[in-house]
Amino acid sequence: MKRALVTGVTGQDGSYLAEFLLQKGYKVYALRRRTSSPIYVNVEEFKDQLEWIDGDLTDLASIIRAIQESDPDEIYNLAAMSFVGTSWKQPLATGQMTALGVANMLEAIRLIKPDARFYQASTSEMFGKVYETPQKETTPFYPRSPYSAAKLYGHWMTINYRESFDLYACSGILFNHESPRRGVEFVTRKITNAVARIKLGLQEDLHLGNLESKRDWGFAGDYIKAMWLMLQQEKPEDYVIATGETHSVREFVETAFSYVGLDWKKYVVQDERFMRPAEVDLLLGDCSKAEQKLGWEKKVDFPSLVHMMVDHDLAVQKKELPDVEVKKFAM
Ligand code: GDR
Repeated sequence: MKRALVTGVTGQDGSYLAEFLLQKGYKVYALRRRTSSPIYVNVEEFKDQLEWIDGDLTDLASIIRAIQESDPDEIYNLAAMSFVGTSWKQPLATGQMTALGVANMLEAIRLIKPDARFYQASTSEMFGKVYETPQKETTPFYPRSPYSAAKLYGHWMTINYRESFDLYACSGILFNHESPRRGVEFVTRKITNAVARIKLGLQEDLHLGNLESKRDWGFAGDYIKAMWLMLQQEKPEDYVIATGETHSVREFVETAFSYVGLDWKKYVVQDERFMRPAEVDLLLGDCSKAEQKLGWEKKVDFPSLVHMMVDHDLAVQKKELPDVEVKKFAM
């Protein structure tokens, strides 16, 4: 039985990955950071099948203990302070976790488990103010937020540890990926949650920031398979994972509102509070390397993704499905 250690399991990607690995017969160890009210909604159905280990990315000793206890074949580092907006408000905490946390993982692996295979969650945000479109593995980076600067450090540390210490360490440069398990602070879920609530008469309007930014949005459930595939190759390499399509926030809004028969212009209010100090205007990925070398392909297209998320949020708001904290962000 293969063993995997996953950080960030209660988040969107971690929950899909843990479920996928369990289905493949892995023993899955989940690193859990102590919080005053833990949120298990994404893993509720299978959390008893996971081996939980208490620890924190910013605490090297706890990482060492987690690796000793789990003795993993594969390690997936998905934990981070992952919300770009918050990274300007907490730049140092973001750096501690999202940047130095990766160094802690790599050091721990080098010291006690150098034959484990390591996946680092890198991001299209590193391309920032883009040098070329579409973006691929060789496109230069230009991060535009404390979050993406921290991720870039983690990305280069992963490459450096691979080249310096011969670790099997890979970095997946994933473009935006969404799902019904997405946190409601991210724009896609904020929109689909609001659409469901407005449709059901629970909310009057939706306040958003920049409607013109464009993102390459895929389905998270497709993307976690690419993470696993990266660790099954002969040689460790870095890969872009994307759909090869880009859509503006405005198009996402239109698609979601029109799906439930509403005109978005009547409900969406542009609100300065959600504008960012610096914006990433356009992301569009070229994942031909992953298609050719990993045999990876996306399964869910843009309209299906939007519809899946709206359907889920309608069910949540009708209380047919459980969810947490959704109301807190509904504005
Ligand atoms: P992003 O995702 O920053 O791309 O990072 P997010 O959904 O937060 O923003 C996407 C775009 O929408 C614009 N926007 C708003 N965003 C939010 N959150 N709330 C709003 O009200 C709003 N209005 C407009 C943003 O300005 C932005 O242009 C995500 C995260 O998951 C990262 O962790 C990950 O690395 C990247 O995707 C790939």
